[in-house]
Amino acid sequence: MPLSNEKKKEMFWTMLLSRRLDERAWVLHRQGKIAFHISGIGQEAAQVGAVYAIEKGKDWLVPYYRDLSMLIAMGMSPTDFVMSLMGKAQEPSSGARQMPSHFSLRQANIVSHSAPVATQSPHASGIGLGIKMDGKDEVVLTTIGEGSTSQGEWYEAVNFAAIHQLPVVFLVENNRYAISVPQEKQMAVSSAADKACGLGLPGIEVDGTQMFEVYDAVKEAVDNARKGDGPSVIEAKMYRLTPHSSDDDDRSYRTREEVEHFKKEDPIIVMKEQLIEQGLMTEEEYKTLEEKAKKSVDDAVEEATRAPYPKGEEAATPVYAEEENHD
Ligand SMILES: Cc1ncc(C[n+]2csc(CCOP(=O)(O)OP(=O)(O)O)c2C)c(N)n1
Ligand SMILES: [Mg+2]
Repeated sequence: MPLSNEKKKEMFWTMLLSRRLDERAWVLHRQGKIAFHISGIGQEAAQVGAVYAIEKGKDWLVPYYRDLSMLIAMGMSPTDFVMSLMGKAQEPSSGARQMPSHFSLRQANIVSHSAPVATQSPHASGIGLGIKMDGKDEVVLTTIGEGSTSQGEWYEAVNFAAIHQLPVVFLVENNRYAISVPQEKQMAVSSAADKACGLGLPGIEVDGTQMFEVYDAVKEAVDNARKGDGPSVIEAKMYRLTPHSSDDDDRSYRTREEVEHFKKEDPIIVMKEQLIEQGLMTEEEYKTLEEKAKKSVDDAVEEATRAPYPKGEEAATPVYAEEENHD
C-alpha cells in the first residue's frame, strides 16, 4: 500500500525533530554539559524511510550508533535521548551503563549494538534464525556504516543469512567516510550493494537523501523476507555532514569545499522542497514544525537536566542478569 500524505508528513516531522535534537547535542557538548556525541546529521532521510518499512512492535531493529532518527521514529522521546547523553538514571537504553547512542528499546524490539563495529550484523542474523526456527513472520532490519562492511563479521552474517534464507534486511548507510578513511580506501567496488552478488542475495543501491525511495526499496525487501524469500542488502548513499563524532576534527582529512558541496544535498532541504513542490506541505506549516521541534528539544533538555544520575552503588546491578533469570 502506498504511503498516505499524512504518513509522509509524519516522516518528515521525524526527520526534522531528530535533526534539531542532534544539533542541540553538539551545542550541549561544546557547552561542556555532555561528554560525547555521535551524529546522524545527513542520514535522516534514509533512516526514517527505512524504519517506516518495518512493523513497529512486531519486527526487530538492530541499529548502529548514528540511527537517532530511527529511534525517534520507533518511539524514543527526545527527553530519553538527552537523558542518555547526560548519563541520567532513567535513560532507556541501559540506565546510563552504555555509551550514548548505543540504542536499545526493549518494548520496541530494538537490540543494542556493541562498540566494536559490525558485531551487530551476526546478532541480526541470529535473531533471524530464531524467527525462522519458531516459524514466525517477523523481520529483522539491521544497519551498518559502509566502512564496517569491510569487517569479517558483516560478510559472515550476510553469508549465513543468505545460506539459510533468513528474514533479515541489511541496510548499509554509506556516508562516504569511516572516520577519516574515504570509501575508496575501504572497498574496491562502488557500492556495498555490489558485495551481495558474491554471497547470493539481492543487492540494491538507493539515493539516501530520497526518503520515499529508501522506503520503497526497504519495504520490498521486508515483504520478501516476510514471505520467506530470504535476506537483502540495501545500500543508501548519503554524506556525513558533521565530523565523525564530537571528538573528531574533519578538517584534517576533507576540504571545506567538499562539505559545502554536500550541504546542498542536505536531506532536510531535499525533502522539505519535495513536500512543498508536491503540495503536501506549505512554508507556513514548515515554520510551525520548526517551532514545534525547537520547543520539544528545549523541553527535553530542561527535563533531562532536572533528572537524577544513577546511584554509584548501583553501577553494576543492571549490567549482569540475576542468576534466576538465566533459565
Ligand atoms: C572493530 C572496530 N574497529 C574500529 C573501531 C573504531 N571505529 C568506530 S566507528 C569507526 C568508523 C566506522 O565507519 P562506517 O562503518 O563507515 O560508519 P560511520 O561511522 O561512517 O557511520 C571506526 C573505525 C571500532 N569501533 N570497532
Ligand atoms: Mg561511513
